Amino acid sequence: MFCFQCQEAAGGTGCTIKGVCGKEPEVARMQDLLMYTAKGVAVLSREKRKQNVLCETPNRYLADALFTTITNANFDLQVIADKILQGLALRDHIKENVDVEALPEWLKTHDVITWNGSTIPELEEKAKHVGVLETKDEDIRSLRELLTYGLKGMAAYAEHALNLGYSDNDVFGFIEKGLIATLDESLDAETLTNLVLECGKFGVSAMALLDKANTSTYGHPEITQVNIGTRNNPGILISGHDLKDLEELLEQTEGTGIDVYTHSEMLPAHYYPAFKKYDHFVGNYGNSWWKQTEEFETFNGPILFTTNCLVPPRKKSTYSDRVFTTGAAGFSGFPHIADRPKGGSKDFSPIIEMAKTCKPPVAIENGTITGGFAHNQVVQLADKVVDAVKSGAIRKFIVMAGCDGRMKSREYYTEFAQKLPKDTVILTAGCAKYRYNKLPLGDIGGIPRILDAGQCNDSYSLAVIALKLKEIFELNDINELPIAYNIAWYEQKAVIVLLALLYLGVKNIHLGPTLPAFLSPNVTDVLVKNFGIAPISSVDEDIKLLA
Ligand code: FSO
Ligand code: SF4
Repeated sequence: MFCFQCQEAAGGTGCTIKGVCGKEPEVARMQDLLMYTAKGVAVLSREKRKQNVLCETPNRYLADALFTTITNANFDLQVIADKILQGLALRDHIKENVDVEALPEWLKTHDVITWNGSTIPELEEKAKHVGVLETKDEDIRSLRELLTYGLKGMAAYAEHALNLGYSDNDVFGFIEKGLIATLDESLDAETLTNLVLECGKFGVSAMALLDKANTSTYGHPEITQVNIGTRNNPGILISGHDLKDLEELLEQTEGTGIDVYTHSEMLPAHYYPAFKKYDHFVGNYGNSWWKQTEEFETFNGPILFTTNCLVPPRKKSTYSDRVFTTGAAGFSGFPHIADRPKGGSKDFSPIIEMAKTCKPPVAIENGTITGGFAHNQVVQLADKVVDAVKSGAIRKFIVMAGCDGRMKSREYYTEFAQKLPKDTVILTAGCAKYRYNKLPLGDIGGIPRILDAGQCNDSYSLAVIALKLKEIFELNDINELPIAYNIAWYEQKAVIVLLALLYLGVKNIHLGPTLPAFLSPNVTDVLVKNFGIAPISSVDEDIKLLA
């Protein structure tokens, strides 16, 4: 196996024996083959798209296939193999309905649209020949993978939007274009670099669409105090990012005596007005994804993963028989809640029945945390914010969005938040916030010093806020604002967030705790020269530089 798609890639270069994330080599290779299969589907569905026949099936397939290969989403070999077989059938079905002769010469007989396999050994054999290292040139490989990871993040956000009935064909058109480009031997580094930047443009579209889907369906996030303690009823813990799953779980648990709690990236669900009507939607339990191996022990009730980040349970864990997955998430041995039938809902009754037999959760913490500072809420506070900036009460905003992770070096972010001067405000989104969201950083004239916009995709909100401030202060360039960017990354959704920020013209982003293993020295150079991207250094030096 070879995988270097996340920040925890072994030795800072790539996992080769087993994933640091727990991914077995067979699963890693099967994921490579799922990506290869998705490329075959993309070749033909792109051709079909030219007939102007809009069909949801390939869009959904591509979103799900790419999402399934995101770090910490799916560890189930059989499920991944089944998705490959589904993809081959879909590819061949579309092939019958398009004119293959109309494809570019190099694609007409390309292996990606002709290979076949049906048994696990056949797929395993094929998988050995389609991995990342098949691209020999280091820079081309780096650019192809940077593009691929951006597409994976984009696909994840597109899938959440699809689940709410929102779709943007241009986004899917670009996913196809990007996937096909990673096969094209004629593309040089410059063309691939341009595609990477174009990926950022469609990343903005995907995030804007998801924002629209979420806020049209559930209302605009608003300032909310979220309980971090527990009550005395049995509970279900829901993790991941999918709000539609949460909605259906809340409906199905209403009146059952079961409480519902959020974990990690599901925390921002509490900020949406639509979910506030559920009295049994109690609060957030625990912290970011990697703490789950401890925190699930004491939760006592069943846990539902709607997406990543799933961590394989330790051998001695006591919660393994209480974990369920749904959507793109999967883990061999964990029951999987099937997709909703057209026009219907998912059936969460097995989780609810289990919860009824479980003890209430043991409190880890008590009190509340505040969030809900997405663009609509912040724009409502704009006068207050602008006055604070004009009076000098707020001197600088620091965007600290992104992901959390296991590495000890991430203590940097807690220390950085603590040491920031008192006239600075942190803008955050994503699970990175758990490194500092419980620190007593106080407020500036009633404006909290940590403004949490929501999930990682709500980094879009932070961009909208920045653009709004640029307009209010009548500036020509987003970089003239008193905003610095110190972003923590972990997996591929952070890659699309980063590319989206670059597309919006944001310069001088600091990225940590380490730069991606998949950036070759030359590609890093391009990002440094054109966008001023830089790695983090020590807390004190970065405070001097950024704050
Ligand atoms: Fe975190 Fe995981 Fe949301 Fe990622 S839970 S690390 S960027 O999946 O997607 O922020
Ligand atoms: Fe390694 Fe990250 Fe890939 Fe897992 S996802 S195998 S930790 S690089």
